[in-house]
Amino acid sequence: MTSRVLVKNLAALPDGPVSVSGWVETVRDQKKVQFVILRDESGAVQLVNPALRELGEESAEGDAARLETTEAISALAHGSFITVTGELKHDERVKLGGIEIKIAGLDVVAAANPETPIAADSSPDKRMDWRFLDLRQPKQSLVFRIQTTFLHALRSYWVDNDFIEIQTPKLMASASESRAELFEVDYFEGKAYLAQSPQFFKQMAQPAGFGKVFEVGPAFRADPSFTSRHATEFTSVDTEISWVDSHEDVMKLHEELLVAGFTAVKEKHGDEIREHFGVEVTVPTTPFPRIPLAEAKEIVASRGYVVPRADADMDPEGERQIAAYVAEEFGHEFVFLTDYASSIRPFYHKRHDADAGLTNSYDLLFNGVEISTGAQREHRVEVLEEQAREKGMDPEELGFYLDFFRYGVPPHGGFGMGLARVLMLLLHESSIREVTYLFRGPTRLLP
Ligand code: AMO
Repeated sequence: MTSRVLVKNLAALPDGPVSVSGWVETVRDQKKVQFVILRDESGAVQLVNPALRELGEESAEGDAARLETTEAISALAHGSFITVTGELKHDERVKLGGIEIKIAGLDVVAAANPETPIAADSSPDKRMDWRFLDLRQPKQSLVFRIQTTFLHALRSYWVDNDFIEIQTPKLMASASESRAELFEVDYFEGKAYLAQSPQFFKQMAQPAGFGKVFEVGPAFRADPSFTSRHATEFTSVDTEISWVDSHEDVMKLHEELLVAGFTAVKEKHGDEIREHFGVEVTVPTTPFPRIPLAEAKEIVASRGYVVPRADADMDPEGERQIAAYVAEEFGHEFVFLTDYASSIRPFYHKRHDADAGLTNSYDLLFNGVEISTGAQREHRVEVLEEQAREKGMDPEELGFYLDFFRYGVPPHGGFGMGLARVLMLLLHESSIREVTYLFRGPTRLLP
């Protein structure tokens, strides 16, 4: 029996019988010879069949089968899943990998509809409707192989450095971030909310004595925006560590993780990324530039762009401008914007000892887009309670969270990072939709 081989492994085999399975990419049905390009998850190979169009009076044994195969190839619809047995032959003249399989038997395991619903120039929405077909392109599965490598490198860093992996609940009794972004769900007789981030529960690991934790999991935001960087469900990469002196310790950790992730991606996929995306992956040098937000706004203003609201976060144009400045001044793709005003930060951020108007916090921008927020947390319960009240939050509702701080909690900090944003910016893609397995937005719940 010939066992099935992955296409990428064919080149290493000697000439002889093989069996491959995959999708029909193209069929060239010529009078005397037929060519099929078959693709599996590992690559593409050319199949060839000397066509037999009709049976003569003196047909040889096996000609009926050859005629059947010829007709089956002529009828093959693009995208059908087939299994082929045949003779592998190394032949330098074959453009595709220098190998060819001469078909002996062909089994149409699952025929595809002849009309393919999407084409290369279909709208992003249409491609999203038929995401499984869209993902079948090698460039698309590459995105997820890159993501796998990136997360694996982060995970190795965490494990090597004694972090503990946690899975926090996604059903919550209250908001952890802005109330405006909450999804409410029926929960038996009452209500529950989908977690906007693992914020409260990754912090809980600190009084629990875990020291250093991480989580890669879903986060939900009822954010009705249709930008290229917002989803209603996204994968959040979170860590939280004890014993930080300030947000500086969190930024150092953040840098090390990204260097680990980018090094692995460049090593394993640098060539493929160049080929498919035309992008040269740069492993960032450390330390990344750090600029206090107020100073960043002045820099941007000196370049002729005034961020509309002085008391607000950078807007997208401001982010682009500061990224351009950082690229020119430091030759860097990353920048930490630090020391955000308390008025635009959540209640749980620790404020400066000398100036309560500022927080020990940062946003990390990559190629001009925010990929992450991090901070040192306020660990003194009276201060935390006061800050919550100041933000209009009900300390009663936050009782369980505030209790974390009443029984001995180390100073701590951490960050949350949007996985799809990192991928989008790394690959110079136009939207997180292109790098999300199945995107969820205000008008998209299918497939
Ligand atoms: P923040 O709300 O800034 O901080 O979120 C952290 C990061 O998550 C990503 N992100 C999103 N990605 C896609 N669609 C969205 N709607 C969306 N919202 C956020 C971004 C963002 O930088 N608890 C804090 C983090 C912390 O302090 O540890 C938090 O959630 O990349």
